[in-house]
Amino acid sequence: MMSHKVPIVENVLKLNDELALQNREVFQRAGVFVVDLIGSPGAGKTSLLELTLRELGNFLNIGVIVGDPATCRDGDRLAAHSSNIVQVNTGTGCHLDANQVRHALDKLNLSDIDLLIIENVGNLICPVSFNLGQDCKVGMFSVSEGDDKAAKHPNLVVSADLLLLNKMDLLPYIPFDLPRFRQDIQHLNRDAQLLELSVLSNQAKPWMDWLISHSKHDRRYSHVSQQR
Ligand SMILES: Nc1nc2c(ncn2[C@@H]2O[C@H](COP(=O)(O)OP(=O)(O)OP(=O)(O)O)[C@@H](O)[C@H]2O)c(=O)[nH]1
Ligand SMILES: [Mg+2]
Ligand SMILES: [Zn+2]
Repeated sequence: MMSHKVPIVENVLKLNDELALQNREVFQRAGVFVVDLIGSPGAGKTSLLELTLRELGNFLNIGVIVGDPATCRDGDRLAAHSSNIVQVNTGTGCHLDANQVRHALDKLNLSDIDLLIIENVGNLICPVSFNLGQDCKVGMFSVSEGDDKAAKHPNLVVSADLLLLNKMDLLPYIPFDLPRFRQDIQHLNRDAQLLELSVLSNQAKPWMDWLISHSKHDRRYSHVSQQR
């Protein structure tokens, strides 16, 4: 009995990887730079994307696919700033998979989009294992979650191309050992880049700069922008 379990899980991830590869080809053909944003429930993912659409929406065409178990609340918040928003409801599912992203793409016109951000379901564990066809994975923590979350979720820290720590405005009010948090990240991933933000106070410039430089350095994006 036990020996059946591992092959089944492997097959699920293998199928996901095949679909992720197809998504990747679609993104490359369209010249879209794609970020998979992963963080706990309430870390501030949608807030960051609202600010991003407000700050960068005038010179980057940004689309968002947002995953939540239920409701269109995040989708509605984001739709106030962009028409290229798709909400995915995962029901009992605790992460987005490549097939859900593939279906969401049917509702977006990728030729109108330079940068696609996928807000994953609030969860620090399984979104890390599911490739969606993205260029970069970004892991988001926040001060109110406690300073041990990076150490407890090493897979995210190791897999992420960029890490964010949000709600820096709460540091004076909440016990949070910032040097220890930084040190935990250093130990897990020496090359990790950590950006400390407060979306509530509009303190997110390093993130905006990262997005701009990565979108523009993307070979296909520069090709698209030259055509304009
Ligand atoms: N103090 C403080 N609160 C923030 C900050 N950023 C977001 N929040 C608040 O945190 C709460 C959750 O923010 P969301 O943006 O909905 O978080 P999320 O990560 O999208 O949550 P899920 O989609 O449910 O996983 C909201 O009440 C925000 O106003 C911040 O920088 N500082
Ligand atoms: Mg959200
Ligand atoms: Zn899951």
